[in-house]
This record gives sequence, C-alpha cells and structure tokens, in this order.
Amino acid sequence: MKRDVFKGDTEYFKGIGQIAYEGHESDNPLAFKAYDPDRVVSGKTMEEHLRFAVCYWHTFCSGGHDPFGPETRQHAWLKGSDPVAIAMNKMDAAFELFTKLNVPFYCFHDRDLAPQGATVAESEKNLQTLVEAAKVRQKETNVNLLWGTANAFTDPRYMNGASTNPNFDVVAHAGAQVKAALDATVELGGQNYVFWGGREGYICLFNSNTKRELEHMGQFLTMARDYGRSIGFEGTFLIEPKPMEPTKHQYDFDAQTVIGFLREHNLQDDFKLNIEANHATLAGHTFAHELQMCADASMLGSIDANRGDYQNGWDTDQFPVDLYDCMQAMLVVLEDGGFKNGGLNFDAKLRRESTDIEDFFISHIGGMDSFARGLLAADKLIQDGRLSGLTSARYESFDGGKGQAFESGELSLSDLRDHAAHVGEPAQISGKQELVENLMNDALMSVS
Ligand code: XUL
Ligand code: CO
Repeated sequence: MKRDVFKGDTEYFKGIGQIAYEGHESDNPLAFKAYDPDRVVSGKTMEEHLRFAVCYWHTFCSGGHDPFGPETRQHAWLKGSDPVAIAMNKMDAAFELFTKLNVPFYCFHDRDLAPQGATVAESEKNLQTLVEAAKVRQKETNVNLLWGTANAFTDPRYMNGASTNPNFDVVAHAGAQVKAALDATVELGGQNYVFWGGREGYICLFNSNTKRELEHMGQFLTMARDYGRSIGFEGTFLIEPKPMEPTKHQYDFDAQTVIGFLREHNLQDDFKLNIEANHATLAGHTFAHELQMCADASMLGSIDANRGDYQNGWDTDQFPVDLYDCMQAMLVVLEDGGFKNGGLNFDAKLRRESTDIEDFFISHIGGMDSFARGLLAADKLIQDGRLSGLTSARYESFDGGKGQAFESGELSLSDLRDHAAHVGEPAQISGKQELVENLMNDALMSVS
C-alpha cells in the first residue's frame, strides 16, 4: 500500500520524494528496482511477506562515530538544547523517512525515542511524552511498531551487565527500564518485544559467577514475560543472539544456545528469536543456519537484516546486499510459513564515509530490493520443487519400514545390529551439493 509522506514542521530530507517502484530497467538510484509493495507472490503482497522496518538507532541517533573519531553526519534534527524537543524533531525526521521509503514498520530502544532523565520517574515521563507523539504519527501514517526494546547497555551503570549484573540495584534499574519499555510497546501496538543482551555475559570468567548470572537472567525474563502479559501484550517476546561484543562472551551466544536456555526456563511458548545476520557470522554460522535452527524449534520470530564483513571480526552492521544470503534467508522463512509477528528490520548503518542525505535512502533501497529479489528467487525454488524433492529423497529410507520404526522409537540397538547384518553394505547415495548450488543460482538469475 502507498502511504502519504509525513509532513512535520521541518522537511529534513529535502529534495527526496517518496521512493517508488520503477522496475528493473530503471536507472534511477532513488527508485525500487525489485521491491513492488503491491506485487503478489504466492498469495501475499511483497509488503506482507517482507514486513520491512527501519531502525531508529543507527538511522536517527548515530551520525557515524567510531572508536577513532566523532560523527561525520551532523543531523539537523539533533540540533538544540532541550533533549525532549530534540527527541520530537528526531521523531518527525523518522516518520518523514519511514513514509518516504514507504515502509510499514519501525523499531526502537527506549533511549532512542526519548532522553534518559535524572531519575527513574523522569525517564518514564520523557518516554511517555514521546509515546503519545508516536501514537499520533503512527495513526496518521499507518507506519507501525514492529518491536520495542530497552537499551540496558549504554549507561555506565550497566558496565557489568543488566539482568546479569552482580549488583542487585543495577538489576532493579534494568527492570524499571524494561517495565517502561514494555508499557510503551504495548501502548504503541508493538507486535514484538526484543531482548538483546548487550552486556549479559562476562569480560572475565574468573570474577564471574556464571551459574548465578544465568539464573538471574531466566528469572528476569520470566518477570518481564509475566508483566507483559499482565498489561495485555499479545505479541511475541524475542531474544536476539549475539556471541560477543561488547562483552567477551555473551550468554545468548547463538540460536541453539538461546533455544536451550528458553526451554530450561520454560519460556519457549512466549519467546522466539530475532536473528541478526551479522551476529550469525560472528558466531561462526551462516545467517541461514541460524534461521534454520529457529525454524526447526518453531521459534523463528523476526530478523535484523544486515551483513558483516568476512575480513573483519566485528559487527559492521552493513546494509544487506548479498542476494545469495537474502535468497537463502527467505527460503527458510517461506518454508517456515512466512513471518507472523516478525519482519525484516534494517539493523544496519551507513558507512561513516557516506555523508549525503540521499545515502539514507540509497542504502535502504538496496536492502529492500535485495530481499525482494531473495523472496522471488526463494519462491521460485519452492514452486519448482526440485530442491525440496532432492532433500526429501535423501531421507526416504525413514519414510517406511525399519527406518520409520527407528524414528518412532520402536527399535533397540540390537535391532539396528540385526538390520545392518541383514542389509550388508549400504548403497552409495550422492549428496548432490553441486546440483543444489546450481538450482539456487538458476533461480536467482531467472527472477525479475
Ligand atoms: C546490537 C544489536 C542491537 C539490537 C537491539 O548488535 O543488534 O541493536 O538489535 O538492542
Ligand atoms: Co540487532
């Protein structure tokens, strides 16, 4: 669907109109070549399939600082001295960009939206003021909240963690923030609530009681779940795994670690995972691997869409443009039945050297077109059927006879021994990896 461009008191992205779909032949850098929101793919529009969200933090709060230098982009909306007035301007800039990109969703941390106050009560009041403003803008634009979260990692009080902090007073502050962020998310109709454990891990193993910290994290998440449900939150709680950075070791290391943790604390019915591509690669996995582990556990919730740099070992949060990755991700998502509450949130930032206003748009256009192409190619692979046929054929020995009896737990180890003795040397069956890879390339190159 088409949204009207939001108009606040100031136009921040001057000279840029709403980004439209112009098709593959277009040479306009400020147009979509593949993302056509209304195009129907297997019964759903692209907008419904992809559920794009723009993130507040990289796009509106940060101007390109790195450990070696300050911001290279001086955002007009961050100028001024009153922090609440600045937050209001930032929100206007945000809704202008959301609607110029015509995305259906956005995501925020509490501190992205509203400034921290001198006390818990003042922070709550600031957030409430901005939530009221967001409510009006959401209604006017039909851009909605994909997820909210609390930033419990930036303030120095969280240097030793939030819910896993060895000091209970800090745990309580994290609780205050999560409570207010949950209130904000519910008030804004957020479809998910995210926990990214920014400093929930350790820097030094031998000054940390890891057993106690992990129990505290389980306890904290249970309290947050109970509070969220008590105020009417019907969406999904999400955990976003990341193996390290800023801590040396983060407890939510990867999808399988988080899935085990959620089951241990009996949270598996309320929580799913938010998989970020660059976090997957930091954990030594592919993006698709992490998604598949979640899908297998019925816990694939949402995606933070970005990419890393294979030569660098840190979270570069680049915009996703690798079509092969996007196709494989969308293949897992589609085979899992598509997004329900989740979507594709661009947790991605412009390079520090990209300093033109149009770069905000060019970057998002690239990400959106890449996932649109990925969606088309994944759909093509599914419609074609050869890939899934090939995979199911590899397991057909379990579809009947003794293999099926094994799967249903009807055989003993002695039965396996007797079967082996009876069948002799198994037939050699090709894994056909090269065929799989060719099918993927063919699908990618055939869609438009
Ligand atoms: C950090 C990261 C966060 C989460 C939300 O690497 O990905 O921005 O997405 O806290
Ligand atoms: Co993220």
